[in-house]
Amino acid sequence: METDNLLESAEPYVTQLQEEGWCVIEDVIPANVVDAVREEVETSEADYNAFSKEHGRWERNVISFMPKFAEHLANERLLTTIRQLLGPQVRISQTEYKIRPPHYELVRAYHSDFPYDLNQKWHITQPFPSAVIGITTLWMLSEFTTENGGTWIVPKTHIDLRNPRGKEDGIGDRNPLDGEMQAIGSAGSVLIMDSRIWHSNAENPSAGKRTAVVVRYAPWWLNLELFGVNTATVPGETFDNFPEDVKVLYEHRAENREPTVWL
Ligand SMILES: O=C(O)CCC(=O)C(=O)O
Repeated sequence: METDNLLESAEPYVTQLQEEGWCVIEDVIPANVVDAVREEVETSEADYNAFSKEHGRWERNVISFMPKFAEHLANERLLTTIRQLLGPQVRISQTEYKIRPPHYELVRAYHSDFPYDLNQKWHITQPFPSAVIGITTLWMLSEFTTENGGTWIVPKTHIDLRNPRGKEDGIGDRNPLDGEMQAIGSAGSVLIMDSRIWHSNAENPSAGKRTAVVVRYAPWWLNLELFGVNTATVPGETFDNFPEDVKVLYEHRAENREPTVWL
């Protein structure tokens, strides 16, 4: 698509993100491939866990285990929307499996994401600056419904200076919150959130898995070298097979590869 058309088609999403703190873009992964991508993600989690148990959990980046899924991470509509908020140069900071098993029970655990997660060492201190410093995307590989664990979100909280994990804020991250709603969407859709927005996983009383991957995008200047699973590397040969526009997002994790994209 032409740049002008892309910007125009991203406009409603950007506006919703700015005003409400979240939006859902549909059909990011086309309907004819989403089943194969879901299967790859579901079956590879066991391989990832086995590999990490044997070699160490910071050894290999999750994305190395899901090349079919990786192909979609630079989707034009999605990246155009994200770049309007984070600026033109973005990288992926974190990638994690988010598969909720059938009959998964959970008390809410409201939080904001990196770099605003007050339970992590590496967080910005309150009051958060009025700036978007992270975008969280939840890739729905099975349909998200209110019956199978669609993510809880509290619209507009991206501009609230309090936080569910703020010790002085008296909100309580385990409580139902006024205005909360569950994000829903068909398989292949992506929930995009300003990482400040208060959100939580939800119970899955259904008999099926709720399959998703969380991918967080950061501006180029944000320090991502924080130790942990998300600094795990991608083997060079795996990285070489990523599409060029996806390489840009993961080059900082490529093993034995000279940086080219950012030079
Ligand atoms: O899996 C979900 O629905 C929410 C995940 C979440 O809260 C997170 O990744 O920060």
